Amino acid sequence: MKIGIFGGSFDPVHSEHVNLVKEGMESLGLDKLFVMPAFQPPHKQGKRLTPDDKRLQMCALAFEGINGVEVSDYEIAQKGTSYTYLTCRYFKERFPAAELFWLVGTDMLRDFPTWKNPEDILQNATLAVCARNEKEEWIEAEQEKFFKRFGKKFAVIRYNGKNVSSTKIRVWAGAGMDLTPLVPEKVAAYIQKNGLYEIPFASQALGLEKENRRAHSVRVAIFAAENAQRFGIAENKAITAALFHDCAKNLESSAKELDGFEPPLAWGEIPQEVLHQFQGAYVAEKSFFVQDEDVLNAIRYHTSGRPNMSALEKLIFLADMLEEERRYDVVDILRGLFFEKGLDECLERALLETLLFLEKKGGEIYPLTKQAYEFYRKNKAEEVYYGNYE
Ligand code: DGI
Ligand code: FE
Ligand code: FE
Repeated sequence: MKIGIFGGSFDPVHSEHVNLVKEGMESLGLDKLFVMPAFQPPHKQGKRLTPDDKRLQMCALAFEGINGVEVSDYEIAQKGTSYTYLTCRYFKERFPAAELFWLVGTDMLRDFPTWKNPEDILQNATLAVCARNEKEEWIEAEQEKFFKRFGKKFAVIRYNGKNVSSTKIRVWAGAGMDLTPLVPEKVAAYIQKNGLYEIPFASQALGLEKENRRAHSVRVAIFAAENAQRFGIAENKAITAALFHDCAKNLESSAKELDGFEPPLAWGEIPQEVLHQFQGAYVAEKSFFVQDEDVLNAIRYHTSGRPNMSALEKLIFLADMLEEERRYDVVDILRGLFFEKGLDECLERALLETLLFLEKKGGEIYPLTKQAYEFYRKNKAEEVYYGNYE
């Protein structure tokens, strides 16, 4: 008998999970497959997950009626950190004669050697890797590395899945977008009925934006959400700030949402391009009841930046410049800095590039943008090397 186990956070479960399970059953020839929502995945410590009963229920809805598939509450019932090696031991004891497969995506193949007790896992189970678009040669090379390290091969599930992620779904849900067909219909209905991943008033705020702008704001939120954990930022705040950040961009100054808005005088006259950051924070607070001061500041300084920004402010500033559809000469350099170095190094260069761009364009430079760059410029002893922008 062959048994597969498919672990994950399933926050929420989505259509690609379902497709992968069907494909895995088929190509591995499984008699049974357990879908295993983790209580607390080891690599997501400190991340707040949706309550277990809701994640379980969504899995039950997603996999109901699929032959041979059972949603297991084993890891959730165990509580604590959900270590795969312990789960594999348990299943080996429960089904001593069975051949066990542990299903993972290719990204997890890379991480596998860092899991707790990987040898222990491989004594009880075979790793089954879902290969998306990976080339044959890549798989062979990985297979060789894996064998050298562990003395055992992994199984391959060939499946060309779509680019769906639970993070993207949480953002879409926060934006009030239709989640089908990213998730099974019943799961979409469950998410809506229970208000999971809801960001209050975000869809109304997005309603003030033109369609292209709205799509941009959603992409900024996806970028911010995907990277929030790495910088210790609460995902919910990152999504909120991103979904609201441009809410005033398409507003006329006579719009009722801007009644009572006073531009700050502290840093001198405000160029048109910069004004919407202050208006956006105003609209978010007054019309849509956003109260978190850090979130409001992330909106308020997303165009100009400022000295001494919080991690959230930096993340939103950069997500705005780096979201996946942004195209300009140095965007890949900035992305490289963001992923390989971190917030401050990337921010320094991003501010410099903004100043260079404005200088070339002949745009008026808002003093706060300049102050932000001076603040983050590492080598203060050196002359400013982007020319005389004053
Ligand atoms: O609203 P978005 O287009 O998504 O992005 P954003 O809010 O960062 O605005 C980008 C524009 O703002 C871009 O053309 C650069 C410009 N900008 C940034 N800092 C300054 C600035 N424009 C002026 N005039 N002065 C600034 O200091
Ligand atoms: Fe903006
Ligand atoms: Fe923007």
